[in-house]
Amino acid sequence: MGSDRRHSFDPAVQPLLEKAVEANIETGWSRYEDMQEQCAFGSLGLCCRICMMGPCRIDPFGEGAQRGICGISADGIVARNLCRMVAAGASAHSDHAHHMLEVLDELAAGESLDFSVQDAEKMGAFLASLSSETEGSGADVSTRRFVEVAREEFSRSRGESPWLKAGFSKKRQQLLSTLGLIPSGIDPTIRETLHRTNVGVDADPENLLLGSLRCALADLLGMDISSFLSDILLGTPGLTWSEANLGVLREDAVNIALHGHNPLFGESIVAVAPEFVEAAKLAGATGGINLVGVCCTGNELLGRHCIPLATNSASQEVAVLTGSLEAMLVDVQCVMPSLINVCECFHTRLITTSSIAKIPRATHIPFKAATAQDSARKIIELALEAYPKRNHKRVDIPDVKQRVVVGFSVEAIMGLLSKLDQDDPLAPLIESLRSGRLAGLALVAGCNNYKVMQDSSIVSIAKGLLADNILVIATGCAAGSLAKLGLLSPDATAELAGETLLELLSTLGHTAGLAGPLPPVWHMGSCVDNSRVIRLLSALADRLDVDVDQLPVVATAPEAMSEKSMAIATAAVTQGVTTHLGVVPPMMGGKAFVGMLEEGVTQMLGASFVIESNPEKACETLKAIIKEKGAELFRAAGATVGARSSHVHCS
Ligand code: MSK
Repeated sequence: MGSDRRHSFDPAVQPLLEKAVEANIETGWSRYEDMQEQCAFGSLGLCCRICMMGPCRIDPFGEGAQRGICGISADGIVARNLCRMVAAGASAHSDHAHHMLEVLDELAAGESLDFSVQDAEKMGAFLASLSSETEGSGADVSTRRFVEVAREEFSRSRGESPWLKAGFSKKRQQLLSTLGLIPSGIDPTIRETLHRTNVGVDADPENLLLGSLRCALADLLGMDISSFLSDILLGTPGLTWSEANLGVLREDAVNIALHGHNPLFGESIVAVAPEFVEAAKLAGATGGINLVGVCCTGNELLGRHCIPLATNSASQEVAVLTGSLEAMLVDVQCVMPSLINVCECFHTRLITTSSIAKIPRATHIPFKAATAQDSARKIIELALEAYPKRNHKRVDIPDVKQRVVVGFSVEAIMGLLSKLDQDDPLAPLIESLRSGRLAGLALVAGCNNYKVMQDSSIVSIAKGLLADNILVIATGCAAGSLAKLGLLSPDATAELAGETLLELLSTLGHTAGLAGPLPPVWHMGSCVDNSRVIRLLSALADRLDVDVDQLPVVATAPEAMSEKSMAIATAAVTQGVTTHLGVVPPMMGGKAFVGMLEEGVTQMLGASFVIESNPEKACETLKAIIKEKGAELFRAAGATVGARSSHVHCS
């Protein structure tokens, strides 16, 4: 890999990539370049590997094979592949939720753990919203009942999920119910989705598409259960200050990075770290212990504990390249196996913690809720042991960091708005939308992808939306991009927000007790917290008595990478939110199937995918959708759901 500055838009990352080249250390960028030529069949989604007669490859030019050996069409292959991506994404989010649920279950059983219920109010309010009968009273009873209710959401094999129906927009869930798309439980839905995509089962692209939509709803359910359990066990985030980018690493401290998605182990490290400050100082680290986050574990710790965010997914290896990390602790999802190679070039200990996510040569310290803090102490001791081995001449911490305001949970937003209107907290937001001072809302979500200059499309689209008075809500690694590059700082509001959005954010900043406006981008959390965004939009739709697809809202994943991001994008579309993907997914070889995604899904759901790799064009399309939906909504304010619009752009 050359030292090409175009690999990342993040000024902290670029110099360290040059260091990697000089030291002959591989990164995701160099491996991406080594991977060229990528398989054209696979890129179009025209490669089928699900049985051992193939792989089968369909000729996109119509000259060679047009069917797989079993007879499946190109559209069938593409549809089946999407179904499998959604099922894989849903399995990741729901397994994360299930892991959290096990901990709450152990608590409900009276076991002595290193965790306790932090937000009983949220748990109780949720049970009340389900009209869940609870025999007896008290926190223990609620915990047991919550565990039962959540467990049923995993296992139910008949009927429709009450959690989905109670949690999200009423009109939308009614529509989904009429379409037969609301799943029963998460596990049977994922099971059925994987079954139907076996060789010789579902060959109908339209039916497979319905399967993907249904499974995406199971994904939304898994994300929502995860978010709820994180808040119940660890506390619901509220507005708070922190910092982001690699400059949060410290030359004078023992640096430990917490990376992955499941926040439980990270929480334990946060809990016990103060015990080791003196030991760190004795070892020469006058700054003590410095914890930093990476990816979504980082997003979780940022919102709850102000732990600074070091970086996001594409640059996880770059955090190690600073030469300043004593340990990187990883849990599940988006953890690059190559981290061990970079760690071994320095003194950094790589520690895995999940029985399903091990990396050869890394140290494995399993997570158990009963002994989490003891294990956390062992990990910090390993970091302390590593500190004397740090080669200070090889430490390069970029002097790049940004202040951020984070913690925009739905509860935090509603709390803030209720200071403006106690009886009807959404009224100020609705009035801003009605008057056009707030043009709309956009969720900027998803990953980094080495196919795209890191963070560039995310920042470009967010800036374009903000300038047109569209408030940006961010999650996942996209939120990390925007944090690192200063868009979560109130200092950015005057520069980036359109005039009327600036007025609104200034009013809200004053209400929140800040000296200036709120930041132009609201950080709502990790990947699973996309469900928080759907809950906020649902509340807005219900308050206006319309369906979500009528709201001036869009979503975008400008640098999507994972199967999880396909599941999230599909879930957003099911909820009536038109969703942009800035990296072309492996589907374009199924022309009729792509047509179904355009016309069929729009007809059915009033929202669809926008596939556009040019960020400027994508931004213009998203702004046009918001403008048109806003005009339609407030022209028809008070009316019931009318004709559905048909914005679909695949290019
Ligand atoms: S970590 S799924 S790279 S957002 Fe949630 Fe980031 Fe995407 Fe992983």
